Amino acid sequence: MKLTIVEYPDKRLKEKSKVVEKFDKELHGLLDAMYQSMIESKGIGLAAIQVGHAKRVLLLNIPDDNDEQSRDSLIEMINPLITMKEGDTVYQEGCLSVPSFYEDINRFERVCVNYQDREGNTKTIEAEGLLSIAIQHEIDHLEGVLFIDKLSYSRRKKFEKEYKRAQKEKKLSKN
Ligand code: Y12
Ligand code: CO
Repeated sequence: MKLTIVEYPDKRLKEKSKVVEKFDKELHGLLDAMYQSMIESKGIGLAAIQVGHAKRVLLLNIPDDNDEQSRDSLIEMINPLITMKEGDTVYQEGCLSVPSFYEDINRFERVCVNYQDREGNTKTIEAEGLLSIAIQHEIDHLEGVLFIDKLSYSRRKKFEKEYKRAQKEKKLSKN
């Protein structure tokens, strides 16, 4: 299954994703194809809606201290639910669906999440640091929320301006 990353301003990114009920071959195929797309695109997190599937599915693959991304540290989350959130942190986020734009976003410092794995087993994870930020970013995608939706009015305007300029440049470079 070859997947294409859906990019802003595609309306699918505003959709609320649906609960997964079947932990079958089709789900496993989607998870494997998402992993391939995420790695090929140099991402560290990806939600299913970013490849056009409105399912409550996300992947996280945080690089280690040597900046290496091992498949051993891949986390597949199905139907995640944040059960605890505490503290505040700020991180300059990026998103494969909003290429070339990065902005400081406020997040909770630590979160606890209940989720299911690809077999439907219930799991719990307590996260802080980059993993906590990535979890919150990806769970927002399941609700149809992008990190740019969290920007102040003036920063959002700055984004719109930069986005329009980038589109213009893209068009000119094609001619
Ligand atoms: C912290 C903040 C946000 C997340 C969510 C996951 N975000 C990503 O995985 C973003 C990846 C990304 C990759 C890009 O490509 C390269 O760097 C080669 C990229 O660059 C361009 O679009 C040109 C932008 C974003 C997790 C943790
Ligand atoms: Co994203």
